[in-house]
Amino acid sequence: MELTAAPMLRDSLEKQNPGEIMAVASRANSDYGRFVDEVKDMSLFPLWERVGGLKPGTKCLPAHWSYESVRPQLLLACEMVTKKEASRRVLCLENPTLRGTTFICDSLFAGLQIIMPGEVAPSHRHTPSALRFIVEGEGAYTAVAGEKLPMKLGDFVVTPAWAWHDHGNLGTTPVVWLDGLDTPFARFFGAAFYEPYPEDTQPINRPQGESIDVYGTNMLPADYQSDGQSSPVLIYPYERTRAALDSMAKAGKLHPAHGYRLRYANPATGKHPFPTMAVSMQRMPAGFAGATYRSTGASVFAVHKGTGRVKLGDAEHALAPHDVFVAPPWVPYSFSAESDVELFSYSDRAGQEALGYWREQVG
Ligand code: GTQ
Repeated sequence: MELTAAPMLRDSLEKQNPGEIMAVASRANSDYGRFVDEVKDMSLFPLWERVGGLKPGTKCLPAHWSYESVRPQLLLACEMVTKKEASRRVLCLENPTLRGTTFICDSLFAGLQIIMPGEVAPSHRHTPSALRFIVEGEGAYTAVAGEKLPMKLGDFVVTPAWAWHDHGNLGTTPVVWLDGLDTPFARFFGAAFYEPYPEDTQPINRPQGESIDVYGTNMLPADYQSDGQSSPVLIYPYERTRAALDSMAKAGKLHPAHGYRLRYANPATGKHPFPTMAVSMQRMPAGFAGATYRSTGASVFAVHKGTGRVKLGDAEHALAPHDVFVAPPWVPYSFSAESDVELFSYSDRAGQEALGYWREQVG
């Protein structure tokens, strides 16, 4: 019988099964065509006509931002808008393949935030979880859930979902940090709530250092019950991370793709610091040439120290301190280090593991 399937259907079937038009197409006659049109008008779609079957990866492409090119724009932003106008003076790292979303990949947000001396970013809370990674400057703090957290270079700060948070710069230089949020998760589920605090700053009602001193020294308050969500440790200081990496390097446990790599843990569960995001710091010694790696997790990387290169999908980028890049799901990447390189990263691995989706491939 003459094929009467619409050209689009034939094309898509050809793509799905090159060189072979499936039996369904040969059954396609005018009755079939009328049937498809009729059910489509009833908001019914025949599953057997769906194309692009189940396979890992997304349409989102890798992207890289050099800090050298972004930094002047952050400083310009300080002239363009006051903190009051902007609330958060953030340049979102918006993936060119996701224009209009503000997102760096389908599951994550990344932004570089700059705060000038004397400025305050007013308190608010939202259902997305947030992290900060301090990139430049001294003297800023963030207040999270009643605790004031002074931040130093390389520190990683946790802002759990729905926790009040405000920032301030008490120093004399601009301070820049990377904001990482799981906003696309909240949007996906239609659960993105936001609330401003009635004043600029929230009351500080916990002693400075409480979250790390009480929860971050391999002990927990005897009656503490974790809700299994975000870490009770709100700041992971770089000096401790560096010491841990030093010891790991002495022990010589070098991963073929990642070098020496530690993940930040929620001490109450042993799992990730957020329900959605896994967070890591890795060190690759000078001369390291890493194996190719890919996983279903989308990862955002920020260079903390050193210079090297990353092969990221079809492109290759030089890496310098504070550059940011994103490896979308299932895109292969590999690193090489000219000097000792340290890379901070966060990914959607926690969420994927919780849902049973996460997979990886080394080499
Ligand atoms: O500092 O609270 O980059 O709420 C995006 C959303 C930063 C923040 C961002 C936020 C913040």
